[in-house]
Amino acid sequence: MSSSLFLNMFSPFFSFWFYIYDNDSSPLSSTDLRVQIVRDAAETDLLTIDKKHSSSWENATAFIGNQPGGYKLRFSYNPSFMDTKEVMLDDITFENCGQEDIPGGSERLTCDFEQDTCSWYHDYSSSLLWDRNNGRFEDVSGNGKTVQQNPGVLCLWNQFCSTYISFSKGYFMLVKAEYNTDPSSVARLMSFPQPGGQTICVSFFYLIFGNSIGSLKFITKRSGEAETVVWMRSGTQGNKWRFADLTFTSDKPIQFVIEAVVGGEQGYIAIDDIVVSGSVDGSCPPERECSFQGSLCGLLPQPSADFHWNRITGASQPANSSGPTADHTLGTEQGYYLSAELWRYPEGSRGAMMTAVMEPTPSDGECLTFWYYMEGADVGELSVLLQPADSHGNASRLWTKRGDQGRHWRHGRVTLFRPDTQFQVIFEAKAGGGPKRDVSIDDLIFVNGACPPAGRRPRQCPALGSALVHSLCIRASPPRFL
Ligand SMILES: [Ca+2]
Ligand SMILES: [Ca+2]
Repeated sequence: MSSSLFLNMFSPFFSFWFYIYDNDSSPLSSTDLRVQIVRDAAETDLLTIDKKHSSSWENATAFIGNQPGGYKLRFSYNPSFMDTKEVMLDDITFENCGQEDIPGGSERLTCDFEQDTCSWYHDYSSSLLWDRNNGRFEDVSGNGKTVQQNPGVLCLWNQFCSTYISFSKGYFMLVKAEYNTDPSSVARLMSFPQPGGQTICVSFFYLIFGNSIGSLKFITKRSGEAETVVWMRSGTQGNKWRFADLTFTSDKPIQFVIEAVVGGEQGYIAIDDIVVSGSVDGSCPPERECSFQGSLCGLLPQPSADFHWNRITGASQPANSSGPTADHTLGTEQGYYLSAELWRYPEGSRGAMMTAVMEPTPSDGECLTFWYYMEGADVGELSVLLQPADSHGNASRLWTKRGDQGRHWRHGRVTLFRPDTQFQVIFEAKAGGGPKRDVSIDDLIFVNGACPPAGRRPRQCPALGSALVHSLCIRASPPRFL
């Protein structure tokens, strides 16, 4: 049965036995026995058996995948007019399908996609599938043959290969947006639940490019909880590979989902070189971008402060806070940001978070960009300080805002210049006397070089693996932040 081609040794699947009896010899009366997976309102075909008559009981298997949130299976058969068939089912069994089932080998999530998808598996209930691709493309001129272009070159949008990009990554996972693709289509690549009680470090390369392209999401699903979007990029990010790294801590088993939303009619979303590893000492390689979706990115309470900040969502803001109801990364109530929670503390008290010790900056410095939210009269004060490792706790104040900054996220940036010594960056909030107050930050990014003056044109990034964000180049390695 062709559906068994989907199976690999890690796949959650189900199996059943069937018998189709027909004493009508008419050649027109073959039967479609269908199996569908039903999730919420969505129905997807898993298996169709086109069979006239069984000579004995037959076995069928189909891939299901570990489905967060559960699912139903529907077996159906439409008898034709005056049909005399009987369809019988027996011994329906499920393997590796429960949320707690973690099959052997499922930790093989570090993947360059050169041979296979490792232990990442497709969500067959979603509307699209990721394609493991090495630059081949389907000739759209109508003859249907697959054309091999130069290895590592992906042709886009037309059969003449007039628009192409060199990937130099061998095989990668790809979702293409085309004129005939439903923009709401979603492709999901999933992991099995990884054991809880550990810190898991995840990094990957991604590429999102096109005039009308959707978004790429990294989603987690903790056992017994709803899915959480931890990381997301929407719209074109330029014609180059970019790098993301994320940190996860979870007491419960945690499952990862990489979701591409097509979003438009032209462009593509690709991922490659996923690295997933358990942390030995509880910390992951430094993150150069911190959205606070999965963790504090290694920020620590400053010991001498009166209080420390917390990672919260807009949904948890109390009435006496003037903090944002949506974070900056996702713009939703479910998005996380770092809040000083000033409403909890008396006027004048001071809360501070600091990075781990950072290596000296390049000779031309480094630029820290961030988003901050301060709304309300006498809300308080936000400062960014730099504390050299040899300064015995003396920090220099680089940036300060005081009082009402309006009802929206604002962009801040500050040049860090410390080429000779290690240092730490401190985010400090002082509580004001206003009746409703808070200070919040989100989306920290550390990049090479001094911050450019306001209004300067974006420059080109020289190296493959560096990324242009907020007009600045982010280096892919070595890591710097935290
Ligand atoms: Ca690859
Ligand atoms: Ca965020």
